[in-house]
Amino acid sequence: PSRPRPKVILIIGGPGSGKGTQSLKIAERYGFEYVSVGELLRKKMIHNATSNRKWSLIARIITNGELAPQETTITEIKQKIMKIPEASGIVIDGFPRDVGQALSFEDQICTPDLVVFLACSNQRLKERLEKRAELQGRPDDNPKAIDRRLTNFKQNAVPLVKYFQEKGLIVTLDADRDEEEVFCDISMTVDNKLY
Ligand code: UP5
Ligand code: MG
Repeated sequence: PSRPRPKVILIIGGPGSGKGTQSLKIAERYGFEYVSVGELLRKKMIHNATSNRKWSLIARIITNGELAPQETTITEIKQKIMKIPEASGIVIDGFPRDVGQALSFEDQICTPDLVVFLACSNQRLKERLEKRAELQGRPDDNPKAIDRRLTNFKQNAVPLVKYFQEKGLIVTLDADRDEEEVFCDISMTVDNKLY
């Protein structure tokens, strides 16, 4: 008998909402593979920005806090997923960013089994990113790019969440709380919806 396809969870939310933090916890708890789309793009841009025109342009886009081209992003995700040997599940951090990407993912990859939206106040998002900016050196954790990321998120979030709501795939959680409280809700959701 053929193996069932891995369960696919998408984690969406504003910049600093805890997508990375919570995705890693899910991966650990459920033995899922972890795919960070932002990380994929950042790695690729660092490797290729000096030698390749397309990637030097993308590096500029990401460093400014704007979205990379949709087709490039989908291609990177596809390549990454194809390299995963076998997994009971895959948790994808930070994708999709808008309805166009959601449609394209469904069209080219699969319909997700669950989408988790980490809802967080603007104030909290800002605080967390500013704090992280002091500790780490992510190229897009500068004040201007943080502003762009927040603005882009606000523009795209409502239609994106609505899109997944209409399909009955999304669960919205209050991500203003402690890491552990948020994860408690996430694991209850995963247990309920996927097992
Ligand atoms: N923290 C986390 N949870 C906390 C909690 N509950 N209480 C207190 N503190 C908490 O967390 C951020 C910080 O807050 C950390 O210091 C953490 O310890 C603390 P994190 O888990 O990193 O949040 P996350 O939502 O992952 O924040 P991130 O900054 O990574 O979000 P972005 O959406 O900005 O970043 P991402 O890497 O997903 O995308 C970056 C860029 O890539 C985009 O701007 C875009 O240019 C590009 N991109 C695309 O173009 N297309 C895509 O599909 C995806 C990315
Ligand atoms: Mg992240």
